[in-house]
Amino acid sequence: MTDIQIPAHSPLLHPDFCFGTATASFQIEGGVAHREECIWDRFCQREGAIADGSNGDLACDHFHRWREDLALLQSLGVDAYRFSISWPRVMDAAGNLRQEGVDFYLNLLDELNTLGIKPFVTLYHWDLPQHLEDKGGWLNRDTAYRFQDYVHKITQVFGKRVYSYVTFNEPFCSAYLGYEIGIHAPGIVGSENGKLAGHHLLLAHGLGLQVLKQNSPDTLNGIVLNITPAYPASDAEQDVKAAMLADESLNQWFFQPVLQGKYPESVLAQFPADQSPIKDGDLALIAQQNDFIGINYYSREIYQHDPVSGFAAISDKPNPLTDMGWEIYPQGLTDVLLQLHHRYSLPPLMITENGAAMVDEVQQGEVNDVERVRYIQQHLLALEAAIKQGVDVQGYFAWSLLDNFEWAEGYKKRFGIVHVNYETQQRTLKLSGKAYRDMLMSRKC
Ligand code: GCO
Repeated sequence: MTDIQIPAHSPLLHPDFCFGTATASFQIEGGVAHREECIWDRFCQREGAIADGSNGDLACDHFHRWREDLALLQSLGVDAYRFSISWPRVMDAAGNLRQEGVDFYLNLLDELNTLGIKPFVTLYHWDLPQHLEDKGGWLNRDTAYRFQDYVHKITQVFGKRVYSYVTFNEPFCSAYLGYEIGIHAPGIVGSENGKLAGHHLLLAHGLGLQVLKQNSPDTLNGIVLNITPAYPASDAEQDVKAAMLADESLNQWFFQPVLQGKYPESVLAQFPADQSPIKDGDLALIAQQNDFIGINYYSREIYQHDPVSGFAAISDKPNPLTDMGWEIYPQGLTDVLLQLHHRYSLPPLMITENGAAMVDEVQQGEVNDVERVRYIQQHLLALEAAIKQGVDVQGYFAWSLLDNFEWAEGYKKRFGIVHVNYETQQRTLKLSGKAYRDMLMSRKC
């Protein structure tokens, strides 16, 4: 498959439907000497934490090559670009703005606006300042108030340059991977930690959203949540229950408080009975109206009953896998959007991330990533199917613009529609990048 085809009259071709690509600060920027330390810098130093022993010191050197990268972005014909702000680049430990870091983003924002590309700003994509981690990080309620202060100060200086803000990217990953099973920074392990960190992240979302409504009422303000739909391994009642429990504990843990101001029962049960972190007013803050919700979708899981934990994901997947070992299952995107639509009263949605890691090689100057082209094509059709059944989805962002630092996997996994040679920093548009561009360009004429 070499191109991406959208059927004529598809809602995806509506002029208001927004197409873009996404990145995150720590994954692409580098420029480590021009910011303060974050939890990922520290985590990368830990023996065995990152598959290839790498770190984010240089990454894609986007800190120095951002003009080139934005030119590339423009050549794709995207409507929007989703990127994140590195909190430790723009703020010091005393809570003062760091002018050099602020200027970096002001230049980026100005250039995006000049190019006519809408800036979608993520305020937190996992790179917590290390000095806050030293005081407990997301296990400490006070971090939520530090986030509120950061949002207040940075939105004031960004002024009218931003099109959309999200407070957090995937709080599930920060809370669960970072503080409960410890495979992401800061690498802390503890069965009760995830729910505690998760609550503080949600509280910070509420506090941040309140600031956004005040300081930036004209931007589209929201949050980005990841979702991995849960399917039962069989029709047996036990497996059906296992899948429901997995969905409650892993997905609805974040969707329900944000959309309904309450936690699923299975999650509530995990807060320590004697000292719940949920204070009066927290849930009302968390459940304020969002202008939109960003959904990150990559794959699904299939669950069976487990006598100890209640549910266990099966490892045998019936469909082809990406290089991450994630099953390619576009139908899951349709299903999960419909599930959310029927369960909640939703604001408009955007697919803020979707993409696949593949084993890519440059051969004679080309990267022939046909599998990624197919992945994007199939997921766009799955998205279209959900829209046609009534789900209000207003945008799609391919993850990712560039190959980049894939967290605990280091540089081994490539998600970009643009290939990055980490020796030379050369960028090469992959076949998927060309297919995405051609689809976007054809839509415009
Ligand atoms: C996430 C993050 C991205 C990842 C991407 C691929 O969803 O985990 O938002 O930073 O790189 O999802 O794993």
